[in-house]
Amino acid sequence: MRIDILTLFPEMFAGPLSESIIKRARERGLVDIRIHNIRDHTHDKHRTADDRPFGGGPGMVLTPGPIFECVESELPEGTHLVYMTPQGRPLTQAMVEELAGRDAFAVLCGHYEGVDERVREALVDDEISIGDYVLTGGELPAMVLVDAVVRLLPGALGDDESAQQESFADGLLDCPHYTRPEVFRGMQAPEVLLSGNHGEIARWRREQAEARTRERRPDLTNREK
Ligand code: 4FV
Repeated sequence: MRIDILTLFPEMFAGPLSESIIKRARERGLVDIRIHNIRDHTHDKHRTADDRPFGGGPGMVLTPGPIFECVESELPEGTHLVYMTPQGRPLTQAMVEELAGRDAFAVLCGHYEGVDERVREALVDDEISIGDYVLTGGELPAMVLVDAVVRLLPGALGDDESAQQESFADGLLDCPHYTRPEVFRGMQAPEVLLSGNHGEIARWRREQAEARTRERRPDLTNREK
């Protein structure tokens, strides 16, 4: 898979995309992540990539020129471009799985008040939000999206890191997990998990996941996956 990221702050991605599972997936060639600095597509000596909003008001808006040029010169024709914005579709595991099924996609990171609307009209294919709150930029949302997608790529998770037994895998929140010691500060791990009876264990985990989902996220129970 190829993932292109368009940002004014490429250095922000150094850490999160160069550690642990994402780092290994890149090293294994499972994903080719390319980060483009939108400012490299400016032509004035101040490398200006934003300007004051027409009609006045606070903040700055990312100008269309450098973004159009970055998309047209860096991305293969027809690349699916996702813009991270609070106005986007709330991100779900189903959307992550859809993106993980693609050969390639690109992520545009806004900043300040956002991008000029003509970028959204002419270039953006999908808008995604990671939650109903306002961040300083689209970089962290882009990292969240890339992390969620890359871990689903075949071979990204070692067999000890399964994508099967987890939240939302079947539309439910995850069940509780326990490991050694059996008793910690007087707190006993559930006997059923130590029983070796896999049928019983699977039933217990399912019941726990359903109960936890009903308690914490009843909205999930009637959401189709
Ligand atoms: C955001 C979110 C988000 C809004 C203004 C970037 C910021 C600034 N993106 N989910 N929540 N973006 O807060 O995706 O341009």
